[in-house]
Amino acid sequence: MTKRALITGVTGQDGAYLAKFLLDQEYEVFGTYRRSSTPNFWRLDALAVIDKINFLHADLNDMASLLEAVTVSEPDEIYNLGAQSFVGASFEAPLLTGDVDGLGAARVLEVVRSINPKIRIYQASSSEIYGNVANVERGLTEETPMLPVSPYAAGKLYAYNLVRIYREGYGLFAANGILFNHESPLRGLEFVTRKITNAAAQISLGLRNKLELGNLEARRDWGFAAEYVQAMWKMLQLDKPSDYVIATGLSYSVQDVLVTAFESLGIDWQKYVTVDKRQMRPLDVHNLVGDSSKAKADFDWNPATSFKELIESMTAADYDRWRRRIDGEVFPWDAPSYPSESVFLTRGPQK
Ligand code: NDP
Ligand code: GDR
Repeated sequence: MTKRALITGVTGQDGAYLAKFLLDQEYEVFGTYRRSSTPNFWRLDALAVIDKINFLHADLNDMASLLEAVTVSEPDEIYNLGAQSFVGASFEAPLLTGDVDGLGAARVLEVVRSINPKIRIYQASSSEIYGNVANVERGLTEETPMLPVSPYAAGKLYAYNLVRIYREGYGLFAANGILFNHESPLRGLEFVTRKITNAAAQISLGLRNKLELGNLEARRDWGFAAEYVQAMWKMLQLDKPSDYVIATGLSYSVQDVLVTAFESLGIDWQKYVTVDKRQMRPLDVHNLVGDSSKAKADFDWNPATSFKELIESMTAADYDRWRRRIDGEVFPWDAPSYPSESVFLTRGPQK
């Protein structure tokens, strides 16, 4: 029988890759979207899945909308990817971030517990929950203590704990994927990798001449998003739910991203980059490296794309976009597209 999956945050980077992956596995895919003044379906358009998803309006702040989305879609699996996902912005909007990222997960768990406790739940947890751990080079595991240093990470840690509590207390099949940073050409422009690859492309084409960044010494364990969404699915196919670290096991600095992106286009980053204090956070995580041995052992997950391949492919994609835009081509992200009306599910008139 065809399986049904509901993805919150389907319009985001991971939501788009996961929707494509699940459609390739012949799932019926339902995705939640937020009403906004400007359509935000460009990633789904870019992956050519925009008209294959059943869209449901829902907001993680709004319990009634989640209840409706789960009732209408009757999913076998829920992937809770929706979040205010930008760590920097969580310092400006701590209450909203806690509501969406923390209480939002609580709402999803409560809806499942009350409607159908057999639904399997994937929770998008994050390496940010560790904060600044000593001896990080050994690789952080599922057993490493967590001490968040941002409102984002505090909200995600609340959600992480709630998943464990609902799993142990109510027997739900709920799993936390503790994913380390993962990037792609579909990454939001506010995140540092894409900010750099996009600027490098523009600079090389003469479209801009400076790039302002914050902490260049911060180090992260960066992988390729399309590979990470497969781990999400694998976690929900196991006999027993558990929490898993998903990472490459190697960390690189923001400066390494700069060097790799700019060198791939034959330009010297030092001529263009300045450090801007406004891009710094009140607290920042200095270094993160994950150890995915448990995921490798339990469901044979291994990352394949290297850091260099990842950054070079993102830079090449941004260069190509800008080059073609100069030539007058119109892209999904230039001209907001909207799915056909038939894929929107609504409550409709009352009988
Ligand atoms: P994005 O920022 O690209 O996508 C976030 C998604 O959440 C968007 O679809 C957004 O909708 C949606 N969203 C935001 N607020 C709400 C809300 N109130 N109700 C419902 N949906 C909402 O993030 P990613 O795809 O990169 O990440 C997916 C998840 O994984 C997030 O939870 C993130 O915190 C987590 N994560 C990400 C990692 C990464 O490196 N990418 C690493 C570890 C965890 P809209 O399009 O309308 O804004
Ligand atoms: P992160 O990603 O905070 O790790 O969260 P981000 O790319 O925003 O920052 C990574 C590091 O780079 C430093 N930095 C800058 N960051 C941004 N955005 N802009 C800059 O100009 C800049 N200069 C330096 C940051 O200080 C930081 O140290 C991402 C998100 O996807 C989360 O949702 C997810 O949970 C974690 O990854 C794992």
